[in-house]
Amino acid sequence: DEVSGRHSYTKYNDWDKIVSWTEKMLEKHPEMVSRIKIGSTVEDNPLYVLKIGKKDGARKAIFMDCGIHAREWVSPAFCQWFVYQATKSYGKNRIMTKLLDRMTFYILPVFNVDGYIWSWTQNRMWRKNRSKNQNSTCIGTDLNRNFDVSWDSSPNTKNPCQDVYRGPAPESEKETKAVTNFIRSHLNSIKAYITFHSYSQMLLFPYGYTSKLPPNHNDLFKVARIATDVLSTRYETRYIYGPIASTIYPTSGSSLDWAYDLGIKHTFAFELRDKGKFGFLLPESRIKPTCKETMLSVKFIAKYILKH
Ligand code: ING
Ligand code: ZN
Repeated sequence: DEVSGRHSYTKYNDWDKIVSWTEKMLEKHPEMVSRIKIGSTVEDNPLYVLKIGKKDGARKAIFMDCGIHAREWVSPAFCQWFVYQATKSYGKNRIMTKLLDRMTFYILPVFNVDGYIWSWTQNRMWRKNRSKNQNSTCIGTDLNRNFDVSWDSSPNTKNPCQDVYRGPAPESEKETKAVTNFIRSHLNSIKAYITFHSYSQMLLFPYGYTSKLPPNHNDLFKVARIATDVLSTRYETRYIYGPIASTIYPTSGSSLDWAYDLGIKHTFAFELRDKGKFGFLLPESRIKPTCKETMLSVKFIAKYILKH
């Protein structure tokens, strides 16, 4: 922790540190962790998914991604925390042991690697990926508007110079394509999809592209209510929850709606701390409490998926 050059769970880690951290996890827990390269980015950085769980038999899986937006640094910090805590508590914590015995977690610690690097080195407030756009000098596509779900329905995502630019076509981006291909090829096992953003302290579920409620709304609503209750037990952090469109704002082309309409019936987006005091610049001192409380919530969702 003290050595400034090293990976730390209570600090923000740059991309190089995260890569060497994935290698460390593989070495430490060869029977429980493997690393899958699902594709690469525009700037040819690898997209790594960590597969966590005891390696035998067919089981239910949960796919989780962090860092789809570059500047939301606490999100990748949570994915790292999750892998660390899960592997460390196997054989010690009863619930985590059961989850890892019976389920697989696919974790993409940084979805938007190029953007994350840009946010570390050039522009802390960068959101999109780093792909070049035709007929514009503006760079980048918002990966969370690039999915093939009601992709062309919002006119406000058409301009390449905007932070919410949807890209030239659905799944036009290599990062999006890598994730959709991976999820499509593991559809029989993936029972839940969870994506981590910051900030706002919300737990969101479908839909964003319509104000209609999905068929299992009551179920999603109940899971979100309990998940946010559980989250608040540790530090009394208040989360609100509900459908994307009515809780935060209407959106098209999001990963969450896409995964839901593909058939994954439990899809959630966390908007982690805070509510705007520090916003994207959440101090490192808040990483640990944010991760601890969020862990409770994610464990609850995983238990629920295992049972149902
Ligand atoms: N918020 C998300 C965004 O992409 C969101 C909100 C989450 C929309 C999940 C749709 C699905 O705008 C941030 N802060 O990025
Ligand atoms: Zn975001």
